[in-house]
Amino acid sequence: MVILHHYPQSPVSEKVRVVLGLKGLDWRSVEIPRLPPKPDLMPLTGGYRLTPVMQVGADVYCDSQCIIRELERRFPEPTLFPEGAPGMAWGLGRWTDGPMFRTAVALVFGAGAADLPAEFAADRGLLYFGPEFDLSALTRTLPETLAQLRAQFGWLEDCFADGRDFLTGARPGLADALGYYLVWFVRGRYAQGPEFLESFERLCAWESRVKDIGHGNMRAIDAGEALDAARDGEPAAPRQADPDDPQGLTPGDQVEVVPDGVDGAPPVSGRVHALAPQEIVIHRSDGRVGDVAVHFPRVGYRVRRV
Ligand SMILES: N[C@@H](CCC(=O)N[C@@H](CS)C(=O)NCC(=O)O)C(=O)O
Repeated sequence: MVILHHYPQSPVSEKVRVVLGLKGLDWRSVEIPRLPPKPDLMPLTGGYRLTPVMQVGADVYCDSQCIIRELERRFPEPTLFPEGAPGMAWGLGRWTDGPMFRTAVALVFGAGAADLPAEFAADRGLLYFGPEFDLSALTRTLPETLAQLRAQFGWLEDCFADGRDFLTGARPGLADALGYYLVWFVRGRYAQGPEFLESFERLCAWESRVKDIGHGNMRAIDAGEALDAARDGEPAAPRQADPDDPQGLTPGDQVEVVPDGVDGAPPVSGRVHALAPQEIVIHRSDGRVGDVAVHFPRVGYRVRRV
């Protein structure tokens, strides 16, 4: 059973929820805190604190990229890549989840500065903008931020000029989830979001088509149930070497894995369990859940032998 650890307001989780909807899956939901500490998540991830995290028994998937790849592997139909060329959608994600997401956060924070709880602003400021984070600068530069975002939403709007229903064609896929969650975020969390988006007529029509896909069938469970599922399961990921690994990593190596460019993110320690060009799996043991396999994408994560 797929368990997603997330919270309703999380935009990156909304992207994964749309993917769960696209695949029509039954899944379990554990609501995690929006700020650390996250005491019921740490036994699973070993320190990874970003949202969302997916769990299937004693296999734990960190980062939406890794989660979505695993969902496609386990549930290939309907595919997230209806027009083929999956690499194009993964590459698109490096734009939507990187610079475009940060610009959307700059807009939401800059416009909503007065209402942001100080603790939340300090935490997210460091995560997304680094130690130089300055909330008042985001408010001052709001017009420039809007200009950046308007041009980028324009790229998405242009995709529909030929009358297509979804970003890559007639059927929805990963590209749609990647674009949709940013529209969802700006509409829901920027006070002038609805007016700002109004000028993108085709984008708004597409937004309601994606919204109609829904989130699949979700049932809420408590964190204890998820931790029990990890404790009662065994990691299913097979041990796997990669003789061509560019870092010369081999199963059994003690490593630390850390998201690249995210200030204040603690490293996750464990022994390499499996290696592949797109994924690294590390093995950890924890008093509450026993042995777990923690999966990370390679793109966007640094792995260091210790
Ligand atoms: N690269 C990560 C980024 C995830 C991310 O930044 N998520 C936000 C929430 S939307 C987050 O973790 N915020 C801090 C937190 O939830 O503690 C992914 O794709 O999953």
